[in-house]
Amino acid sequence: MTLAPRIGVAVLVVRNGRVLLGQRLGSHGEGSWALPGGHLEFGESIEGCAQRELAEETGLQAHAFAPGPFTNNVLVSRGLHYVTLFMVARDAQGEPERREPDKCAGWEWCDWSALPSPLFSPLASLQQSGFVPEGIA
Ligand code: 8DG
Ligand code: MG
Repeated sequence: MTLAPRIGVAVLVVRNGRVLLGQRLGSHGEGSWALPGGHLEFGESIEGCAQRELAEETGLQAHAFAPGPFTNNVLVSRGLHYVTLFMVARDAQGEPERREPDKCAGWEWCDWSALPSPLFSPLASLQQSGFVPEGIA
């Protein structure tokens, strides 16, 4: 098998100065806090992936996304290498629901300056880069 980097798309939803995070279940990073997101599928646009993953995982509907930073997270020993593209949802509508109970322990609105731990590694990298999403006071 040839190892290759994979592309993850993660969605920043900011409301009332807080960002939406969920605690991962049942795959790598179990127990860590992550943004909604998932794998970019073959042929999919980045915006399309962001919209689809957000809707599948939280039920939130968004149509306007601003491109954010990217991170490169390599865990060679575990065969993991992800480039994560962060997308900022500008018009997310609705209340988050736990649509994939086997994959997420629950959604919480979190202060960017006091994020829960442990963070899923791409999100930890993003925070360490000093990036602050729009809408955070
Ligand atoms: P899929 O396989 O159904 O497309 O996706 P999923 O079931 O939602 O898988 P996931 O584990 O939530 O996400 C797929 C990968 O995307 C994950 O293994 C690592 C990558 N990924 C990043 N950054 C982020 C992130 O910030 N949040 C989430 N949820 N996934 C991310 O590279
Ligand atoms: Mg996911």
